[in-house]
Amino acid sequence: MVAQVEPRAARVVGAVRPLDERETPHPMVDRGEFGERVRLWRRNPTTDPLIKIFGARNEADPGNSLPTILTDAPEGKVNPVVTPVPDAAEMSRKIKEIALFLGADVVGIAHLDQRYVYTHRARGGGTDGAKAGDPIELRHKYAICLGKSGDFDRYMASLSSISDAEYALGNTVSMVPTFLLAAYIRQMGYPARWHAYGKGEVNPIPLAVMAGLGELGRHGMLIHEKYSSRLHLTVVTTDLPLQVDQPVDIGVEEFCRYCKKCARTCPSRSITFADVKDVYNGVEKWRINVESCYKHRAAAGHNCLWCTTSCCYHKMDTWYHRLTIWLLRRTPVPLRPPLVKPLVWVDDLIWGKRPYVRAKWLDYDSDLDQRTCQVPGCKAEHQPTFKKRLQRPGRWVQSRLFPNDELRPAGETNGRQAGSL
Ligand code: B12
Ligand code: SF4
Ligand code: SF4
Repeated sequence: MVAQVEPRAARVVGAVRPLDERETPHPMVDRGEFGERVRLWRRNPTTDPLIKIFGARNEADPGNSLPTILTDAPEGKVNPVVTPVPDAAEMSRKIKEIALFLGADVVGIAHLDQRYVYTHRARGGGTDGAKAGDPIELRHKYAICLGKSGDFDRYMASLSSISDAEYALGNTVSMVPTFLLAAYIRQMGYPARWHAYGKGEVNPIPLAVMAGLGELGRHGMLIHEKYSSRLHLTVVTTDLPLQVDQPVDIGVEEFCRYCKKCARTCPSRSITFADVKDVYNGVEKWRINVESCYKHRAAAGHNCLWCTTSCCYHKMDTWYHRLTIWLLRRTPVPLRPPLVKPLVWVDDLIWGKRPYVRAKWLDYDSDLDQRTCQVPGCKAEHQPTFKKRLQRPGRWVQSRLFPNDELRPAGETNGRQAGSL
C-alpha cells in the first residue's frame, strides 16, 4: 500500500467520526430541522419543466427523471471471469483514460478511507430494496474520484433559472461516466459501486482531495486548478488493483487566508472571514454556516453559486490563468503571501469586488429571476437585497463574456464549454 501525503489546506488533527448520512443537511431539512419554509421548498422547488426533468425523487413520474432512473437501477453483477491485473500503475492509467473517455473531465485515485464512508443511509427506494436507516457496508480498497465541470458562462448567472438548469444538468450528466465506469470494472471481474447525486455512500470532497483533484477552499468546496469549484464530484469504489495519487498544492492555503472574496460576496454571510480555521470532527478547515446558506437558497428560490463564481480560481481557461497557477505552485510557501495580495487586487479590479453578472438566455433573465419567490404559497415580490452589495465586473469583462447580457447559444462551441455529453 502506497502511503499518501497529507493535504495542507485541510488537515486531520484528531479523531474523525464517520457520519451517518441522516445527520447531513438534506435529511435534516427533510425532517424540518431548518424550518418549514426550507422543508417545503426542498419538496417542491420548481414548476419549471427544464429543472423538473433533473429532479431526483421529486418528480411525480419517475419516467420523466433520468437521475431517478439511474439511482433506482440495480447494481450489475460482477463477471465471474476475472481479468488479471499484473501492473496496478498501468491499470490506473487505463482506468483514468476510460473515465475521461466516458465523459469525466478529471479523475484521480485514493484509498477508500473508511472515515469518509457513511455509517447508515438516509434514503431508501431503488430496486435493491434498501431502506432509510440501513447500515452501510462498503469495504472496497479504492476510491476513483471523478469530476465533471459545469459551464463557465451559465454558472456566472448564479441565483437564476439559468444557473439552476446548468447545475441540475451537471448533477445528472456526472452520473453517466460514474455509472459506466463502475459497470466496466464489474465486467472486468471486480466489485465496483458508483456514488453520485442522490445516491452516495461516501463524502466525495475528502476523497477527491486525497486523490489529488484539488484543495479545500474557505468556501468549503474542492478547488481544482482548471475548473475551480464548478466540478460535480462523483466516486467509484472498487477492489480493482490500482495505484493511488497524491494530494496537490495549488496555493489554496495561502490564497484563502488572505483573499476572503467568497466571504465578501456570500449573500447570506455564511462564509467565515476568520483568520484561524475551526477544528470540526477532527479536521482543521474553514467551515461554512450550512443553515444560513440553505435558508438563503430557499428564500431566493434558486441554487446559489456565488461562492463558486466569485472565487479567484474560477476563471476561463486562458494562458494567464494557467501561468498564475503555475507560479503559485512553484513559489516556495513563505514567498506566497506577497504574491497573493497583488493577484487579489487585480482580480477585484477586473471582475469587481463582489462579481455579479447579468445574463439572459431563452426567456430567462437572471435579474428578473431574483425577484420571484418560488417558495410554494409565497406571493411576495422579494427585492434582490443581496444585489445592492454586489457589483458588476468591469464593462469590458461583462460585454466580452455576454454581449448585450445574452448568453451564447448552447449549440455554439466557444472553446470554453468544458466537455458536454
Ligand atoms: C448537503 C449539501 C449542501 C447543503 C449544505 C452544504 C455544506 N457545506 O454542507 C447546501 C444545500 C447548503 C449546499 C450548497 C452547495 N453545494 Co452542496 N452538497 C451537499 C452534500 C449533498 C452533503 C454535504 C454534507 O454532508 N455536509 C455536512 C458536513 C459534512 O459538512 P462540513 O462538516 O461543513 O464539511 C464540508 C467540507 O468541509 C467537506 N468535508 C467534510 N469532511 C471533510 C474532511 C476533509 C479531510 C476534507 C478535506 C473535507 C471535508 O465536505 C463538506 C461539504 O462541503 C454534498 C455531497 C456529499 N455527499 O457530500 C454536496 C456538495 C458539497 N455541494 C456541492 C456544491 C457545488 C454546492 C453549491 C455550490 C451549489 C448548490 N447551491 O447546491 C453550494 C455551495 C455551498 C458551500 N459553500 O458549501 C458540491 C461541491 C463540489 C466541489 N467542487 O467541492 C458537492 C460535493 C456535491 C457534488 N457531488 O459535487 N450543499
Ligand atoms: S452557496 Fe451562496 S449563500 Fe451558500 S455559502 Fe455559497 S455564496 Fe453563500
Ligand atoms: S474566493 Fe478566495 S478565499 Fe474564497 S475560496 Fe476562493 S481563493 Fe479562497
